[in-house]
Amino acid sequence: MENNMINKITSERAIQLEEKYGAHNYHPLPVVLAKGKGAYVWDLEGKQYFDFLSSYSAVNQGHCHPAIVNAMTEQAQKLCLTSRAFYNDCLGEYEKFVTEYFGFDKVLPMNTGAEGVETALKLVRKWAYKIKGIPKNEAKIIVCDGNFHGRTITIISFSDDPEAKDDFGPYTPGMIRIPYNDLNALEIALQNENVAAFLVEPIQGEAGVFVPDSGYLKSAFNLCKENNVLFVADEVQTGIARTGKLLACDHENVKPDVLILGKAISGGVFPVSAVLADDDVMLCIKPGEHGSTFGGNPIACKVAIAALQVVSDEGLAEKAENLGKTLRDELNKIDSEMITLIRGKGLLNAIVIKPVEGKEAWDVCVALKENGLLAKPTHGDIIRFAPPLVITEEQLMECVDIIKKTILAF
Ligand code: IF1
Repeated sequence: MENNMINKITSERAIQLEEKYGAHNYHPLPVVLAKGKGAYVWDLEGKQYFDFLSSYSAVNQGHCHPAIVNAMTEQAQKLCLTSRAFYNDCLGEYEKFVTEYFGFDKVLPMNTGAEGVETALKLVRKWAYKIKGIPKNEAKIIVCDGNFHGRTITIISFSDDPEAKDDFGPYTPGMIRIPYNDLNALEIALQNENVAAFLVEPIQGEAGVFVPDSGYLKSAFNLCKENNVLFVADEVQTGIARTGKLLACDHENVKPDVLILGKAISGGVFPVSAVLADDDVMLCIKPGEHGSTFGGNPIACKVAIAALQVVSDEGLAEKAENLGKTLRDELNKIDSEMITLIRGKGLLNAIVIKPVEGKEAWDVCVALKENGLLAKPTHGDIIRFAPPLVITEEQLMECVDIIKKTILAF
């Protein structure tokens, strides 16, 4: 009975409930999703859509991937949570798997991306005082204009987005912000002897899929090495095959000193994040100095192993690389003054929309939704195109047709 009633809820009612009882910290597209499979999602009324957001790149492996969901449900029936006060029989197995998978000595398991970033910041500060010998409380971390690393007070403290930051002060000190994709600025900032680390997104997601010049990451890494500064890559959004390689840093053969992963490391079925580093850095943190009730829980461990296994078994990095090229080629063929720029790497892409007769990116997304494709605007004029990496070429071409038809109708 109860179940039936829930199933009978309409989209209109679901939106009303969120509006009345939920905090107003989002402005979603007016579609209520109730089911997902692979590259598709369905709304409450049964209308089918291509998902071109992939939950901000968390569902790279596709919605409800059976291997990942099975891993979760099997483990959920055995043991869900122990805390880290005791050992559990999944964590060690996962730690071995994930460190070998990415080629690091150690992993520190957390849950959300923001927690992963916070963990990395704490880790590099410890390293600064214990190893580099920076005077107490003087450590600096270099970050970039336009960064997005999450929503905690410390992380928004070094944001330059007023929406994310304003009226949340006082802010955490200790950060130096420089322009993104600017090696000169980095070189100058690195002259400060108290710099512990450089924190960077290999491609800036929130900024609108901003791809830096080729060679930027490699040169930035080398500059860090020359100055005994840790290179910290936030691959929460760019990692796990999204950009056409397992990691976006792999495009330039950069192995970060500290690697932050989240989102698709679980295939989007469960919050899992991870910070990876070698022993010289990771062992700076000692028992009692950092942790999380849920970090490294048995379900998360099983889910992450399954999700990473899917990435290799299904060749998702190669798929993202090839289909990304196809997508950008096809989008470039659309002859519309509304599309001013198409950029991206692998299946992390964006188009920049020039408003026509007062119709802007939001209106394009609403029209795309009507035509069966879900995408979300950002910064008013940018639309991200990031389908699950399991999408087939045939499905992708169908999506290109939908996008073309929609844009040309404006
Ligand atoms: C929201 C954007 C994407 C991230 C990077 C850490 C985190 C994120 C590089 C924190 C999170 C999100 C969060 C989501 C929207 C989203 C986003 F639009 F803000 F930029 F993906 F494109 N590092 N990104 O991109 O991870 O704590 O959320 O697990 O609604 O805030 P989290």
